Amino acid sequence: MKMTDTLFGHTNDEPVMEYTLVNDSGMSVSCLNYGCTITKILVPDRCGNIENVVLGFDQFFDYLDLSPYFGCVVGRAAGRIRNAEFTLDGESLQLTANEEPNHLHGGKKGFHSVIWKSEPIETESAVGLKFFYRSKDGEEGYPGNLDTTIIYLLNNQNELSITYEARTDQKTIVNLTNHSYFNLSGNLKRDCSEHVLQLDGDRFLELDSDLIPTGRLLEAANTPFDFKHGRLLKSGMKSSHPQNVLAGNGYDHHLVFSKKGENTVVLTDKESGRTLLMTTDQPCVVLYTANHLEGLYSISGVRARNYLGVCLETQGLPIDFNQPHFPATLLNPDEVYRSTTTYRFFSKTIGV
Ligand code: FUC
Repeated sequence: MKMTDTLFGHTNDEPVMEYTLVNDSGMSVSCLNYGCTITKILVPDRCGNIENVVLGFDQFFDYLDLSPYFGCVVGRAAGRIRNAEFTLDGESLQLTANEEPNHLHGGKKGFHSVIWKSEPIETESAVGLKFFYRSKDGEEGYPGNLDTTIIYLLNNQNELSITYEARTDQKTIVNLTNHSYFNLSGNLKRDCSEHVLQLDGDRFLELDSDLIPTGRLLEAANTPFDFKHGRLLKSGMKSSHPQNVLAGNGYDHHLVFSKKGENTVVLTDKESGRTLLMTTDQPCVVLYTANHLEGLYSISGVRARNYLGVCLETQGLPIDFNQPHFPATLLNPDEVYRSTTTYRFFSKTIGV
């Protein structure tokens, strides 16, 4: 296993580095110190063809100008916060309204668009990177200095793990995720409508027309939101269920896992034979089928179009709806926020 690095660009005079982690089993992961952005994940298909399974740009300036959060870490709080405000201990706090009038994915200069300090990691069984960023008190409106560490590790089982850790000096909210758009066909040969998703979740959060959860948990049974036995993503893209239509004909929803603790999500592309087995300690995953990706730009030579990728954003429940049986997205000074999601790639279909 090894790691290489190369200069990828500059932002505000700071060098943007691209690091590539390579294991002994034919897999590699490339990422930037800008937003901890994963630019490429190369894995074999059933015939051994090694191809890219995430959406990313070849040039750094495209990340600055065009990126719909490709591959990056999202924080301090993933998702939308209504009217960019929330109340903490009776005090009303105003965040940046970067999607007027709401706050989206940590604000204008969220964790996705800052340079992180980086350090290589090499162990017996893995190669990786440790990223660090101090978000200052008041940044994008959030209270407290927040020290965040994110660790990417790649092992020889074709498994990438992402561990998030954060500490604060004042009560604040933290809800971190990774925003990779997966496409298991390899090098964007097809869109994701034929990908099959399987996970154990009975309920999902209803969205309003601003794509903000209303707080109502809806039953998934007998709807396109029931993934228990595996479901083609296109069933939600083509569905007339009002929640699929409102999301832009597809999914942009928090799917809540049925059980507490560790949960798995399986994404399969039968044609290439590739499977992604994702394991997480988070209580839900936002499934976003890139319903609004269409644009006048290209992604590694392929014109941006809807459904070209699928995001599986593991995270806590949104701030308004913390419930006693889910871990809170609130963080106190005497606590550590810690969470891990792993992504294991197979070149065969498993179990669905
Ligand atoms: C996802 C979605 C949003 C948005 C963004 C780029 O997380 O929830 O609707 O379009 O990513």
